[in-house]
Amino acid sequence: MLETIESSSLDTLDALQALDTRLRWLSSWTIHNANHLRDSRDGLKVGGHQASCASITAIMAALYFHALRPQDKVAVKPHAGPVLHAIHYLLGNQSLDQLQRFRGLGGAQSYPSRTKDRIPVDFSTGSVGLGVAITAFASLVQDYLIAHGQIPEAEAGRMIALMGDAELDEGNIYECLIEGYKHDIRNCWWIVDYNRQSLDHTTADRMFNRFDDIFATCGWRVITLKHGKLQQAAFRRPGGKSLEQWIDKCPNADFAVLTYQGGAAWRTRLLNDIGGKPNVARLLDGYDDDALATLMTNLGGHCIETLVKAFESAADDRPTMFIAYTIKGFGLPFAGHKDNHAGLMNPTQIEGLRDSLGIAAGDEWEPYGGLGGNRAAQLKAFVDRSPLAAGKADARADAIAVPDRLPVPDGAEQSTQAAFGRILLDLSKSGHPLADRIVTTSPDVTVSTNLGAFVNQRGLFRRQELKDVFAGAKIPSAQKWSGHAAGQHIELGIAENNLFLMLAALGLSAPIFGSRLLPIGTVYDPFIARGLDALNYGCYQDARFLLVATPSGLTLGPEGGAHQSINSPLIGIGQPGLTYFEPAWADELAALMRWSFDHMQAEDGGSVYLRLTTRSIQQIVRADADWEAEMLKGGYWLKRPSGDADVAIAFTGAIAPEVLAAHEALIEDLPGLGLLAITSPDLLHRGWSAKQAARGTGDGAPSHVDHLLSALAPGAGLVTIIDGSPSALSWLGAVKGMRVSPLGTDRFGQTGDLVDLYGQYRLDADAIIDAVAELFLGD
Ligand SMILES: Cc1ncc(C[n+]2csc(CCOP(=O)(O)OP(=O)(O)O)c2C)c(N)n1
Ligand SMILES: [Mg+2]
Repeated sequence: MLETIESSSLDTLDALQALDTRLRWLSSWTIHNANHLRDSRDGLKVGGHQASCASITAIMAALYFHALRPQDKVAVKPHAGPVLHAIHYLLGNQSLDQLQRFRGLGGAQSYPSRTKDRIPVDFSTGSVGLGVAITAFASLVQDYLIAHGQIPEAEAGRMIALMGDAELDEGNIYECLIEGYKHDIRNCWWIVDYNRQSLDHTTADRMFNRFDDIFATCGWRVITLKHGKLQQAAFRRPGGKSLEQWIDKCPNADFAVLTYQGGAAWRTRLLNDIGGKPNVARLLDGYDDDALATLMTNLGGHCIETLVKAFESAADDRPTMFIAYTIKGFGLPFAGHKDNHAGLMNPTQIEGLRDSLGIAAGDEWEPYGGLGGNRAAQLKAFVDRSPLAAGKADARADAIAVPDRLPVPDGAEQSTQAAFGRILLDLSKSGHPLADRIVTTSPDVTVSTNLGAFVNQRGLFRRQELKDVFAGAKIPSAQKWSGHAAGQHIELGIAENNLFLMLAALGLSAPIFGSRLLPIGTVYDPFIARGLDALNYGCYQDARFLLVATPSGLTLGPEGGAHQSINSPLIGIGQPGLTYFEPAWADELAALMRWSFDHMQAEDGGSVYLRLTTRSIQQIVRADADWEAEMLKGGYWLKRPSGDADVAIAFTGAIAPEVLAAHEALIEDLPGLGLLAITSPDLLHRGWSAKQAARGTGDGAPSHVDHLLSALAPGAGLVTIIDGSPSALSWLGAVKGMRVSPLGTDRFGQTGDLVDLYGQYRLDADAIIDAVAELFLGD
């Protein structure tokens, strides 16, 4: 490795060094322009992180213009977004207009965004920690695709995270580390911009030497880049050992303060601490104040040669963590200052930086400004030759055909969860090509969420064969548990964050790897909340997956309060990129699953969340198939109201039997009483608010819920009922200005059988009948 650098790449190091400076300048200027030069109409600080960018420009120069191959994918720490834009500006993929509109509407985004930025962004970032962990799951997805013959092994890329050191405080990192170890992940690099500063302050010294241990324990190679080439040379000189020991012991905060204060302060402190040791004073005398400051801040993460060597030394597929010591704000006036996270150079400071780089006023946006004609041309030629300049071909994945219908499981009584397992099993047995593209995953609730039959059919995914020891010992079990390379289920430990990151990575398989997978993840409905940010993260970058959660609300009865989901329907309604359905019957579910497989693949589609139950209920006999199209839009009249009906019942999910019982009890007195089956409060609400928003533009075509409710007489009332937060449906009254009597749960649960619980929480037929009466009584 060393030879490559020493014999043939002197030019490379020189060029990368120059690119480091270019990236520091362009990222600083992009942020400066947005904050100080662009007109401000609202007086708000635009923001941007010049210090976070300057901390990582050398790392990114060495990575993007040397180490990175076209098949590698990178998650860039959010606040280094401007550096990524600068890289693509040099590569010719980013326009000046986008840079000038950084953080403005339609301009380059504050944090790298797959969906909104116009440069290639492999993974969106923003919520720290998640962008890091998704790379580990993406490497697992890549292994899955290789094992299934969809990517040649030789084309395996590296999944790389460029991360801040404070991201190491996020718990999701360690959940992911453990999962990664279990799955023996490979081709994953995490490069820590180890500036020992977070947002608020300098980070805790006590963690200094712990991270390497933690990662090494989990099978990672840890490469620490602590000292740059200048420091290494100084350490070899007389007195150098003492200097090295001093640096190694220097507390984070002291190092930061001295960096900010500069050369004279370094000298005073060093002489004070180690000046009496042999040769140290003489060693320091060899540096003037500026040179001493340069020496002391010559950390590994700012030294191109050290970086290039480190990257080249990790040529195999072992997961590798690079701890690259850096200085936040390196080369900028606020380098090392603990408050520099959101700090911005003032105009005088940035002009000073510009002048020091030889950039003429007015040439600030010149990609190679301040370099002189020859050198600029050489650098441009270097960039144009870099492996990335060839451009990454946009991955395009073929659509997977979906059967016209998924058969409805037999059974006069069944639960939606059981039906889900059955539908998947039938699909798997059918041999339809769709089944080969399904990947299931679950955080240790595979069996209890009814994925078991599919897993029995298709097996666990393991790169190395995993024998079913119980089967081998001939111990009877309904569940096979053997793994192999062709397996289609990825079993995760209990960590819902990991589930959502796994789904996000699987759900990006088409755009990232050019090979489409249809991921299905199962989880306990109340524990969606545990992984909520990761769920949001997956949706934010338009990952496509099917989330299947049980149990809905109280329906797990005796299992009690801790397993009762209350607000998950509101998550389903509020989460962009995710369409929430809660069917009552198996035939609805079969049609919804079919719809989901299409929706997950559609250009303007998205992910789907099915809220299911283990409560087995009587299925209904349909007179025709007319209901289905409306059901897919979010709701249909199970029993049509008569035109003059004063009241109707709108319901969602597994309380259907109580609703039907109440209907039967009331029908004699209220012969026109309608029953509105709402399969997606989410779609109905979305359609309704879209209609409202479109009004201003003249397109106010009625939404589906308008259409449904127009079957009722003006002034009619509605009883709404869902086993979850009543606010998921109570809004229906606002559509046509109707009175509403909302039923649902908004208190924590407790153990009990369903009869007791439905009574306690007003979800039984009596409560519905009372609610209807309340509507008539008025105030
Ligand atoms: C989940 C989450 N919490 C909080 C933030 C706000 N935030 C942005 S950057 C940051 C800390 C940055 O420190 P570090 O990761 O070390 O990056 P540096 O800027 O030092 O390179 C915080 C707390 C966030 N983006 N995401
Ligand atoms: Mg930091």
